[in-house]
Amino acid sequence: MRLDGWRSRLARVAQTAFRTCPLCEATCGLELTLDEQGTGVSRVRGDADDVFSHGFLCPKGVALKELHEDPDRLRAPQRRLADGSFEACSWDEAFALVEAGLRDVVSAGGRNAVALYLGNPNAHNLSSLLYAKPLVKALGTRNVFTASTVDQYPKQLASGLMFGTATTVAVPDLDRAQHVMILGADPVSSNGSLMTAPDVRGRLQAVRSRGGRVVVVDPRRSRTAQSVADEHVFIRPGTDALLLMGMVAQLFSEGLVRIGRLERLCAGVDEVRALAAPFTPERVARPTGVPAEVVRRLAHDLAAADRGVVYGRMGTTTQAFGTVASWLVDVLNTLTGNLDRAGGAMFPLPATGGPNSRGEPGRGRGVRFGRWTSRVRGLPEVLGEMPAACLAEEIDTPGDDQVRALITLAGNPAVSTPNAGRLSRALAALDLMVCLDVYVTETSRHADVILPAPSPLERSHYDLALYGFAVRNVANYSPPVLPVPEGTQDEWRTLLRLTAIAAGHGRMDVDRLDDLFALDMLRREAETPGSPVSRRKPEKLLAELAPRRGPERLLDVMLRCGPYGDGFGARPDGLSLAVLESNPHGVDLGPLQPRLPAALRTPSGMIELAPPEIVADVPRLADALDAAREPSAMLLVGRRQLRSNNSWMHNLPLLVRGPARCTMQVHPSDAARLGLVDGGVATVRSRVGSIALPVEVTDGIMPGVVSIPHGWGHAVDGVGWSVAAEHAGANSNVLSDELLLDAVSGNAVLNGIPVEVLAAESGADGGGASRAGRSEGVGVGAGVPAQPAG
Ligand SMILES: Nc1nc2c(c(=O)[nH]1)N[C@H]1C(S)=C(S)[C@@H](COP(=O)(O)OP(=O)(O)OC[C@H]3O[C@@H](n4cnc5c(=O)[nH]c(N)nc54)[C@H](O)[C@@H]3O)O[C@H]1N2
Ligand SMILES: Nc1nc2c(c(=O)[nH]1)N[C@H]1C(S)=C(S)[C@@H](COP(=O)(O)OP(=O)(O)OC[C@H]3O[C@@H](n4cnc5c(=O)[nH]c(N)nc54)[C@H](O)[C@@H]3O)O[C@H]1N2
Ligand code: SF4
Ligand SMILES: [Mo]
Repeated sequence: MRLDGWRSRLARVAQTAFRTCPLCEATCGLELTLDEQGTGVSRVRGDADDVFSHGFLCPKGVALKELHEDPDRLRAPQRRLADGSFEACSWDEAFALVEAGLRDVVSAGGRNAVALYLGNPNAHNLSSLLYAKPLVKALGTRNVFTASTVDQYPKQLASGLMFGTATTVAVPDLDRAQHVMILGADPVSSNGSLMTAPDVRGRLQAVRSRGGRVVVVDPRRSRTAQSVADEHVFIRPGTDALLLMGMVAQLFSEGLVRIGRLERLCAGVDEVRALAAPFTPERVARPTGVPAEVVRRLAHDLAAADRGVVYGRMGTTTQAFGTVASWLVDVLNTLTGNLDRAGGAMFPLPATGGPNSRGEPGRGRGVRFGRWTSRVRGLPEVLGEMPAACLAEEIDTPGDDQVRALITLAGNPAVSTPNAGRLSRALAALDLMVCLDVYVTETSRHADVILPAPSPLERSHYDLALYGFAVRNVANYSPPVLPVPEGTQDEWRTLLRLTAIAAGHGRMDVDRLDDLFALDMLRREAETPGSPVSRRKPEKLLAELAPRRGPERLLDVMLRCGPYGDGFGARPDGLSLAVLESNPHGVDLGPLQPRLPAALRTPSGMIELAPPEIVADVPRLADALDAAREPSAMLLVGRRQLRSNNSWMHNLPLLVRGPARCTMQVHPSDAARLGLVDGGVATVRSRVGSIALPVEVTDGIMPGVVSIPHGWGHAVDGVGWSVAAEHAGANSNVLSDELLLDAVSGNAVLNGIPVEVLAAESGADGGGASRAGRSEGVGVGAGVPAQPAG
């Protein structure tokens, strides 16, 4: 009897696997039920015992099963044939093509002729988090592009200038805050960003149940505004920096500034006071659309709150004043005494440590940028990269150092970056294109070679990047649930092979290269002052790590040398990968703790409240106070949708069923003025392109603003997405203008783009959702010149 019970329990345990969802920043724990053969997954649920997510999951987590099973997902390398179609080939053949192609491009045009683009999924992929860097180094090109410059770099740059490293980003201490002011983020749809917090909605509801307050500032009544906010304030796109300056000015003029514990650590308080003075609530009211009394009250409420926090995301970063707005968010947190205190804006301390926990505490080199400039437009380098908004011109403008080859790692820039029409045409004209991707996408359809990766269930996972932004310190490692199938290989092996090729050692054994790489990491660790292994021999440490290799070995080094680590024996109770392996629901390391001044890495050892690079952009902000607005121009903003993940999960039936979601939202007053009807079709034009898509009339958006989600526009020749092609939608980045940038960071402006909106003639008969999406969006995406806006 007892034995039988034990047996069936064992069988049950053997059929259940726990793993962290790798699809967004929330890091939810999943419970996966394996099918009877153990070759697939029969059910996905939230892991009720997960130390961080406690059973929460969203529809995308459930869709991991469909992603794993998707027949369109690539399972073998592909080479492109002369007629443009793809044919499966062997890995050796694929690498030989890459090697020959790179050799030709580099010998003709030099190292900068090869560009690299890294997309969003790299931030959720242990292989690339650890092995993309050596590839970038080996390529030795300045033309490194990532999705970060269509996303969060303004925040990281502002944080770097204020606190000393680009990953020293203050996150809302959601679970203890009593007042949360959210600008330009919709965490109930996005599940949070630069704020790793599974079940944001639940956590925000908890703020209110304990008597706190949630305020959302957004040109759209977002799901967050609708479902968990006490107050929603409409704001004209691109003007958050003005609103925030108005609040700063109000705090000073009413004597509400209370920095508290960090007062003596702050440089530049008087300068901030002087900078903000002209931006009175009365003056910012007109351009922002936020009445002066509301600006004043928002400042009062924040100052009066016992434990309050201001948080800004996409709507504040991907706009014309991205860096200034991101800076002001933390200026407000600091001036109200909420920086680095419980319930305010705090700095996580992840288990693997990071640049603000290593080395000498309290002081450092600071961040560097602008060390070189882009060839065509002269845009400054930012945190080692070129702005994604200049990728197309680097390819299509002839001259020395012209980009002739592109390697993409988990990115779909043809959909995700500005002036997608121009970029698509540029991609088609490259001499060599190599894509590491799991689908034939709008981007990888141009590739000469596509190198696939295992499905998320076939690889291990640890959120090396995102735990650095988590609202609680946690650590959770997931081993692969299923083996890597025949014909596929681990992505770290692919990255190391490419590294070897780029370094001119194409035949080198990948395992040997991996050993050298691990040894190098140990050597650097042993040389770091204060490291628990500072006097240990790297070769001996390497031997201790056997038989681990690949990402697991490197992760073990980071965990063991990290702030909670076992120090390779120095602190026997500490963390190691083995400890995480025996805790499948994760290890909770507790709530966030104050970390200043130790976490600072500014050269001065101070919190730089008025960094000169940002202050230099304030005159431009002052100009915006009086800027005349073109009355006829509508401003385009984006939006995220729960059952979507940027551009690449529209091929999963579970996520695309129901009415078409790629719609243009418009206010009834604008709809009436422009002759648009709900369900009809609109043509939207910008300086660079034009798309047509279904109209959704709603009073949930400000007059003068239209909203279109990004990541759509899949009805393009040659994509390998059969389901997505049926739910194509239109590509909003055909409209975003590569010349509109945040001046300080070079980040693309994706919110607040001037557009012209017309009722499409064909729309009168209600052309249908996906058809409307196709009509013009396809033409542009497929390489037909974009229509210049009128
Ligand atoms: N207009 C507008 N544009 C935007 C945004 C917006 O709000 N508005 N948001 C921006 C933001 S925040 C971001 S992050 C970017 C995203 O921009 P990108 O990262 O360029 O685009 P994704 O859609 O995330 O594409 C990811 C690609 O990786 C592939 N992939 C998925 N998993 C794996 C894997 O495990 N291995 C490999 N090798 N490939 C994989 C997918 O098939 C897909 O082709 O888009 C930006 N673009
Ligand atoms: N379901 C889902 N989740 C995702 C993703 C996804 O595609 N789908 N993508 C992931 C990625 S890569 C990221 S970066 C995060 C992003 O996460 P969030 O930033 O939370 O997501 P968005 O929905 O883009 O939120 C931007 C909000 O800013 C508003 N907005 C636009 N312009 C302005 C402005 O000028 N001022 C203000 N105050 N608001 C403005 C928009 O209306 C929108 O509500 O989400 C991640 N999570
Ligand atoms: S919220 Fe994010 S991490 Fe959680 S299940 Fe959904 S996609 Fe996965
Ligand atoms: Mo993003």
